[in-house]
Amino acid sequence: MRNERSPIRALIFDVDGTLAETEAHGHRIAFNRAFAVWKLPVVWGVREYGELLDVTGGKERIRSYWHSHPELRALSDDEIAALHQLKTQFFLELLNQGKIPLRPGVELLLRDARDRGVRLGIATTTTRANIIALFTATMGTDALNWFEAIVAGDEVARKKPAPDVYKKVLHLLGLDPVQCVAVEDSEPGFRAAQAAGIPTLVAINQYTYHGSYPRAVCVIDGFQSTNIVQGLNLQPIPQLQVEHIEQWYAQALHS
Ligand code: XBP
Ligand code: MG
Repeated sequence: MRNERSPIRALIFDVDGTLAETEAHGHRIAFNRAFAVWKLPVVWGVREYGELLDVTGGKERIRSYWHSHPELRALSDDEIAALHQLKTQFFLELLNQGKIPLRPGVELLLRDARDRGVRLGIATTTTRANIIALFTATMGTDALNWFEAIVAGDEVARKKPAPDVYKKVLHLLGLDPVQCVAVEDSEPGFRAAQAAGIPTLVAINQYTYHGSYPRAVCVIDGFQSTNIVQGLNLQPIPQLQVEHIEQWYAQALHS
């Protein structure tokens, strides 16, 4: 039942790195497989890929890498699009093989939000196909209907850290920014949500723990056995729930 006093009408989730560790277990591997099929002399290691994540969008990431490596044969925009399409195919295969689970505690948090009448949205840089495949492979396609608004990277003019995806989700939900909390994992995503005026909870991961998240609602290390990264947190929270986010939201509002 919705908590009428709660200021949070909706949670808007990022996908990659937030709902699932897709960067570590999926995208990087898929990019390298596509490079190998095209016989390109490029392999993105774990550390290097973490640095490449500063550029959001798979096509943009390829283009940016090629620009900084003039020794490589130049790729046309059509070739980049085709290479990214092949990469997406490999990523979908990894999802369908069950190789990319949701982060621990994500499903229970989503269920808690639904039980409490908190609406759900998705604002991501990746493709809609990847979102559908992620839920099909984890919670089942019905779970996609839990999200009243889903906006993917290629459906807006500018990718994160521009606020476009978040602004479109707010419009579709018919809510003001401060009636929502964005759930992100990275600096580009955090900046996108902040630029849209949305209070933002950050769940860091192996690629984003070093980021700077000033004025975040809270910075945590995950959704289960949760430790608060910025601030005192004596006892881990066994399972993150909406009420924790409400508490942090209230504290952040009055700090
Ligand atoms: C993170 C991204 C995406 C992924 C790769 O998206 O920047 O580009 O790295 O996916 P999110 P694509 O906003 O969900 O964290 O190759 O489909 O872009
Ligand atoms: Mg992300």
